[in-house]
Amino acid sequence: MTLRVGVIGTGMIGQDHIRRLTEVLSGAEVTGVTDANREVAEEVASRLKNASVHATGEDLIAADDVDAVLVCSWGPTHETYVLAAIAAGKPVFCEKPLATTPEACRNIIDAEVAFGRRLVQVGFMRRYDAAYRSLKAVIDSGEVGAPLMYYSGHRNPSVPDTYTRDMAIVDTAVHDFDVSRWLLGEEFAAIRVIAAKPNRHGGDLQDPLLMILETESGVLVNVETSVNIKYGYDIRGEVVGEDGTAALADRGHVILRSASRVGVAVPEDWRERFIAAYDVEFQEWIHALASGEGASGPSAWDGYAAQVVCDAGVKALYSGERVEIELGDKPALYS
Ligand code: NAD
Ligand code: ISE
Repeated sequence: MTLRVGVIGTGMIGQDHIRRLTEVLSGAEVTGVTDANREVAEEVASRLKNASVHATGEDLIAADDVDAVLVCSWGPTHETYVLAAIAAGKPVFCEKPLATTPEACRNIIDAEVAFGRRLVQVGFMRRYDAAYRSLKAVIDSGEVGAPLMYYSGHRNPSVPDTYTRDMAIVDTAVHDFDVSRWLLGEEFAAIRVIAAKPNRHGGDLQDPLLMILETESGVLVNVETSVNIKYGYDIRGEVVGEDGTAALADRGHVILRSASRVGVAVPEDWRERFIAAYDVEFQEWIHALASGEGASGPSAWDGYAAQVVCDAGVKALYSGERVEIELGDKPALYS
C-alpha cells in the first residue's frame, strides 16, 4: 500500500520533507499540498507527479486521496490542523512544536484520547539520529552507571531577524528537552534559565542561554543554546554517570587539514546534521501507518511535556526564579 500524504505548509522544512517522501523513501506519495502562500504551494506541486493544491488545510485534510497529514506550517497554526486531522480520523505528523501552549497541546491530547488510539506523531527527529540512539543504548546498558548529569549543547551559526527572545527556549531548546527526557527516561521537575554575557552577534537576544533542569529523580540537565555562534551548526551531548561518561561523537563531520592543522568541519545547518534521522523518522512513520500499527514515535504527550517545560522556561527566563514543572496525569494511552 502506498501512503498518500497531504502536506500543510510548503516552506523550508515542508519542501525538505516532500523531497524526502518523494525522492528518498519508499511507500509514500504526496497527493496534496497547501500553503497560506498559494504561489509557493503551486510551485511545489508543479514539481510533483500527482499533487493537488488545496485552498486550505481543512480542505486538504478532508480530501479523499489524503490518507495521512504532514503539518509543516508555522507553530501557532499546528493546533487547528492537528485537531482537524484527529476529527477526520487521519494520522498526522506534526513538526515541532505540537502546539505553542501547554493548553493547546492538552486540547490535542484530549481529542486523541477521546478518539481512542494514537494518530499524532511529533517531529522530534533527534530520537532517530544514530549517534543519539547509540548514546541511549550506552545509558540503558548501565555501562556508565546511573546518569547524574547530562549536557546538551545546541548551537546555530545564526538565526533570522524573526527569531525572538523566547525562541531559544520554545523553538531551539525544545529539541534538547525532548531528547533529554527520552535519553534519561524520565520527566523534568524544574528549570532555571541563566543568560551569559551576550554574544555581540545576537543583537537584543539573550544569547547564549544556560538552562538548568532537574529531573524527577534529581538528574541535572544543562542545556546550552548559542544561536549566533558563527562557526557552524553543532550539537553536543554528554552524560555523566556514576562510573563514567558517554558523549555524542562528531558523526557525519569531515576532518579538514589546512594551514598546518587538522580540524573538523561541521555541518552548516540542521538539514545536513540530521539528514539521516529525518529519513529514518519518516520511513518508520510510513511503515507504522502502512502496517496498521499506527503512530509509534514521539506522541502528543511528548509534545505536551516539552511545551510545559518551554512554558516554565519562559517564566524562569523572565523571573530569574526556579520554576516548578507539573505535567498532571498522563493518560493511559501514552503509558
Ligand atoms: P517556513 O516559514 O519556511 O515555512 C512555513 C510555511 O507555512 C510558510 O510557507 C507559510 O506560508 C506556511 N503557513 C503559515 N501559516 C499557514 C497556514 N495557516 N496554513 C498553511 N500554510 C501556512 O518555516 P519552516 O522553517 O519550514 O518551519 C515550519 C515548522 O517546522 C515550524 O513549526 C518549525 O518549528 C518546524 N521546524 C522543525 C525543524 C526540525 O528540526 N524538526 C526544523 C525547522 C523547522
Ligand atoms: C529550528 O526550528 C529547528 O528545529 C532546528 O533543529 C534548531 O536547531 C533551530 O534552532 C530551530 O530554529
